[in-house]
Amino acid sequence: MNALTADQLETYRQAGHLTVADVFTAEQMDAALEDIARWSDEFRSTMTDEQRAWYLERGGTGDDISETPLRKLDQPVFERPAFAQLARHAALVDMVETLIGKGVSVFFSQVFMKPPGIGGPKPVHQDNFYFGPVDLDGMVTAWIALDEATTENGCLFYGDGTNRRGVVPHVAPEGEPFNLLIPPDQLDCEMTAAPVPRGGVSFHHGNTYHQSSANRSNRSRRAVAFHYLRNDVQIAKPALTYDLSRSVTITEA
Ligand SMILES: O=C(O)CCC(=O)C(=O)O
Repeated sequence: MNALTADQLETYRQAGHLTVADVFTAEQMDAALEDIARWSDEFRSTMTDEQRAWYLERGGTGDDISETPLRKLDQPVFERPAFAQLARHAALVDMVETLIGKGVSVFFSQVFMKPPGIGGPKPVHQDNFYFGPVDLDGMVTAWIALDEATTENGCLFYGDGTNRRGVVPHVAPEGEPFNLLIPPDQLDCEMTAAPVPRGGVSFHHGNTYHQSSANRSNRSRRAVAFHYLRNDVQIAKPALTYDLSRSVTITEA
């Protein structure tokens, strides 16, 4: 039996993204959040000035950063056994392999915290510009909603069908070399909201334009993104530096 229906596959191929509800249970999401809380405390106590600028909200400016929330955490699948276990979840891996082929690794992963009232927007970008895989169809992002993601708390928005375009040039705003984005005057598609229930997964093709808005609500919007790569695909032209020694093999072909 296929992990995804023919209709779901067609949606992914045409729109460049697909939302699947109920992949994980509430208990699994609770356990992941507990692990994030422990990891956040550990990380905060060892952060360098450079890391503060990148990992804290508002660039971690100000003398007292003890109340400044974390914006993100990198490499949960490599760093935390609880997340390696989530990335190996059989139903998730079946769906990933249906989308990009058999034999996959998580070569990069990120937790996005987007705290209530503070979490800022992520501008429109293509993951394939950041990562530069040789086969543009050989990478898929599985974005897991640790909290319900809605238009109020900053769910993802996608440019439907942009997966069928190529990769376009991105620029970095002044002082934010890591925040690569498609220049707003080059955007010629509508961005539609993709709310995800807690424990659901939003899959997106690496070419698909996507963004998230600020969290203007009083509810958290925490999510984890697993960037899966088929094992035969090289990361040839990354826009940033990725430490591929931290890639975690999930399955062999
Ligand atoms: O969660 C977000 O706000 C951004 C996520 C994203 O850009 C991604 O998973 O590729």
